[in-house]
Amino acid sequence: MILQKKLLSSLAMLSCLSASAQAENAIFSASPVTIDGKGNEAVWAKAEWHPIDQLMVGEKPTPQDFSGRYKAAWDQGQLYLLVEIVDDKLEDTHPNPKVQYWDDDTLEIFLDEDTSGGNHLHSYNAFAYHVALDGNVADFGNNTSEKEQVVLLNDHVKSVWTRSDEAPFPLTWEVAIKVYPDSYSMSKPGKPVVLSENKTLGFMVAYCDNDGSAEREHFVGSHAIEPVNGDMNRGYIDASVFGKLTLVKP
Ligand SMILES: [Ca+2]
Ligand SMILES: [Ca+2]
Ligand SMILES: [Ca+2]
Ligand SMILES: [Ca+2]
Repeated sequence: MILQKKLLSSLAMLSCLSASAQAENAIFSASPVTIDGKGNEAVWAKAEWHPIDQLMVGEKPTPQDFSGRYKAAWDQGQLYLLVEIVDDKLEDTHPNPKVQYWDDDTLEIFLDEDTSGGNHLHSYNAFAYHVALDGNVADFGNNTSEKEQVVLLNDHVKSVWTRSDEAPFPLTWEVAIKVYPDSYSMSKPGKPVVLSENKTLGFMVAYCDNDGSAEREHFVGSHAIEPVNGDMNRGYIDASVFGKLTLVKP
């Protein structure tokens, strides 16, 4: 009986991991996407929803507490996301965008331009853009000193959200991201890459949900992460845990 249970739980885990390993697609947009928190562009009608339902930190939230899903699109200049978030209480108690930003309600977008994987904690090998409710975009840069390690990358990610006035009052978060290669630095930013069909990006999206606690109450992502010593909060350190997003033309 115990063996059977173990087998069933490993099978469930395998199917969960294989689902997350599937490459997802971003759909090409032939016309401009206006970042206004409204998904009324033609490309959003074509793109499919993907769930944000993989717990990385904290207890599993109820659907009213947090639930989320996203669509992805692209053109030559940018990657676009339409993210729908249900969160019962919006929280932004750290006004300084460089302080404990992960303990406020935050949309986190993980991006690895060349799908290299590997450590990116103090490098630009990959980005972990923390998009705050006020639109600030924070990540660790390549300075390892605790005082200097957080950088604002507001020119990489443009975002606007709107909120429905009908229960469960979902936010629609529309985001445009310039995709920078690993040669990026604050002093020599260079240019974002020109995106093209069939390019694959290392990618994951997640939400930090806090509803009034000292620390975020849960952190839920789009891709299952195999725990290391019980820890699934690996995305901000290791780009190898990201999923893959392929840029396609319909
Ligand atoms: Ca729009
Ligand atoms: Ca919540
Ligand atoms: Ca990389
Ligand atoms: Ca919240």
